[in-house]
Amino acid sequence: MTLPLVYSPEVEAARAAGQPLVALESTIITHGMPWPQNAETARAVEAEVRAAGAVPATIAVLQGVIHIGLTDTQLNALAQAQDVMKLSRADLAACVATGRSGATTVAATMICAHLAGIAVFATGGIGGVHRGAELSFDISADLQELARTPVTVVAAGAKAILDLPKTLEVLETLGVPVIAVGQDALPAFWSRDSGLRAPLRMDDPAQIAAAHRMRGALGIEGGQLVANPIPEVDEIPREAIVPAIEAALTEAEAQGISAKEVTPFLLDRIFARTEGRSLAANTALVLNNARLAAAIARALAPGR
Ligand code: PSU
Ligand code: MN
Repeated sequence: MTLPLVYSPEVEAARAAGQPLVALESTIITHGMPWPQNAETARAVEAEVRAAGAVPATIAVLQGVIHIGLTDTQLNALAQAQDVMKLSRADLAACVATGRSGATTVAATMICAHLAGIAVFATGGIGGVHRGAELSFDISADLQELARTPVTVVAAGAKAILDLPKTLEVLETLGVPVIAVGQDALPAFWSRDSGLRAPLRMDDPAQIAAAHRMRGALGIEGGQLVANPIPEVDEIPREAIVPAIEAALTEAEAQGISAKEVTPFLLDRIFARTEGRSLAANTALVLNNARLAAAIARALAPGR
C-alpha cells in the first residue's frame, strides 16, 4: 500500500540534498493560537529553523493526505479553517482514510515525522497529566507516544496548566528521558522554573543528538523530551501566570469542558486573562525551541 503522504517542494529538495529537517506540529496553529497570530507564529517558527541551518517541515493532514511541509498558501488556509480535526494517535488513520483534514498534536506529529524519517521536532509544550487526573483520567496521549516513537521533541516543558509532578512521574514510568537544557530545573512553559528538578540535564545539542542515536543503537524504543526554558526576557513569572491558570481551570470545570477541548479552552482563556501576554510568551518559547531543534538536527545529520 502506498501511503497517502506527500512532501512540500522545500522538504523534497532538503531530503534530496540530505539537509537536516525539523518537524513542526499544526495543532498549535488550529487549536493553540488565535488567527492571525497563529499564522504569523507558524511562519516565524519556520523562518527561525531556516536561519538556524535546518529545513522546517510543518505537518498536517489535508483532505486525507499527510503533508510533510506546507506551502504558504496551505499554511494560511489551515490557520483560518474551521472544522479541522485535532489528531492524536487514536484519530490519525481514521482522518486519512475518510479524506478529512486534521491538525496533528505532538503525538500525531511524532508518528508522521517518523514515517518521513525526521528525528527532531519542535513545539511549544507537550500535553501531560491534567490536574484532577485521579478523577478524570485525563492524561495526554503525547506521553505514551514519547515512549514508543523515536523522535526527539523540543518543548518548553509541559504546560503549566497541567499537574507537573504527576507528568514527570508518568514520563519516568514510561521510560522517557526528560532533559533540561542550561539549568537543572524543569521549565514550566511560560516560566523558566517549575520548582521541580528535571531528571537529566544536557547543555550541548551534540550531546542530545548523541543520546538520541544511542537509544536507537541500544534498541530502546521511544524518543526524548528536551525541556528548553523560555528566554528570560520573555518569561512570565509564576506568580503572574498562576492566577490566570487557576481562573481558567475553574471556568473549564464550571462549563464541563472535557477530553480534546480541555487544552484549547484553557489556552484561550489564559490568553484572554493575560491580555495577550501569555500568547506573546508562547510565541517566543516556540521560536526558542525551533532554534535548539535545528541545532540538534544538524548534529544528527549523517556525516557528523
Ligand atoms: N503546545 C502549545 N500549544 C498547543 C499544543 C502544544 O504551545 O496547542 C497542543 C499540542 O498539539 C499538544 C496538545 O500535543 O496541545 C495536547 O493536547 P491534549 O492535552 O488534549 O493531549
Ligand atoms: Mn486529554
